[in-house]
Amino acid sequence: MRKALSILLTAAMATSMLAACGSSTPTATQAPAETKAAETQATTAAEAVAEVTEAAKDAAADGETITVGFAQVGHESDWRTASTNSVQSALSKENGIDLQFVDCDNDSAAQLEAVRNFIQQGVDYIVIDPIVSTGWDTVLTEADDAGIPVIVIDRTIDDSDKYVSWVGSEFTNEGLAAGAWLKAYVADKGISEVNALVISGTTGSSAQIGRSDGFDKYVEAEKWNKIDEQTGDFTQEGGQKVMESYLKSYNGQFNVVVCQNDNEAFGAIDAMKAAGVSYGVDGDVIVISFDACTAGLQKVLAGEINADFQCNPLQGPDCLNIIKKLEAGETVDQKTFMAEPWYVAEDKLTDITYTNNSGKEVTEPLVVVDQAVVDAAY
Ligand code: GZL
Repeated sequence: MRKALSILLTAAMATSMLAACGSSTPTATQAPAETKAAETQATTAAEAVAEVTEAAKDAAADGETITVGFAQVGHESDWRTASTNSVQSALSKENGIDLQFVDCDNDSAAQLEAVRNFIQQGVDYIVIDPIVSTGWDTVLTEADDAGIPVIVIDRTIDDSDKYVSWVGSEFTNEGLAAGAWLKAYVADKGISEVNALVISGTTGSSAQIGRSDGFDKYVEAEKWNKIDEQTGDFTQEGGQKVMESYLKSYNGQFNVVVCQNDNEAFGAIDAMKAAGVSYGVDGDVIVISFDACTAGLQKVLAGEINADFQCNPLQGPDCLNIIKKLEAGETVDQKTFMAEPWYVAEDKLTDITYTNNSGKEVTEPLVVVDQAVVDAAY
């Protein structure tokens, strides 16, 4: 089954690479084509990729499909929905893939069980978005022993390297960027004190760990007062519950709330609105969020969220490319970082400069949200 398809894919990949002369159709991890020539090449490459899809369709028609088991975190947020849609659209029957999808409902034990079931089924590949970053080496060893390559997307696995590739975000940089923006923003507004509350993501997820670590570097360096940090588990309900508790304990004592995803921000905003606390561009409380999903950017446009640090969920095409390369016997990159912009409600600041998690000083643009930005969001 896999051999026939890999011959087809190799031929089509060769066509695509000749036509594209090194530039391929932009994916979520690459800058969009910037020149006419590149667009032409991209078009040529797109034609070649279409041939792959056609070839894969034929192969699929002949029953030559690749089975992939995907253990997804759950369905907790708009971001997660976009992530699931991206993978399901790319790893599709049209592309020669038989996708076995399991929504693990934010339950780590269920996720390990789903991976073990994929191993027992003898799938060709396993894709995992790990709920938490530890507890993985035993089951990845079992997959390795069964000769099943594992691809990790989005969040990281930090206690095992038994997987062929990871595609995701630099979460610590997201937290650092939020800190760098807040430092510049309060300076520009003449705000002398930062009294911050944090509603963090699922405890032990690499997204929560990275965003907290990055932001905390600024709390320490700028001597900000971080009053409290509690998990909202990346859900709107969680964000609302934590903010309601914060309002009981700290009302009038804070001027910043950092929500580690948009859905928590929606819940926190509902709680502040109900309590008569003003927030956003014209309010008493600065609201920082992560993900930059469509609904989040709509709130940035409305001035309810001051800044939203994108986390890009569109790893589906990268997953398909990794599988195609492996089927063609090619090597794949161990790590691929997603491109992700930083969004703001006001045009006072145009960029931020900070030392990123690799120790490099970077200056990155701030994108002011308008309707076109919202319309183009994932
Ligand atoms: C981050 C991702 C997080 C999002 C949340 O890469 O895993 O999980 O920030 C999602 O919205 O629930």
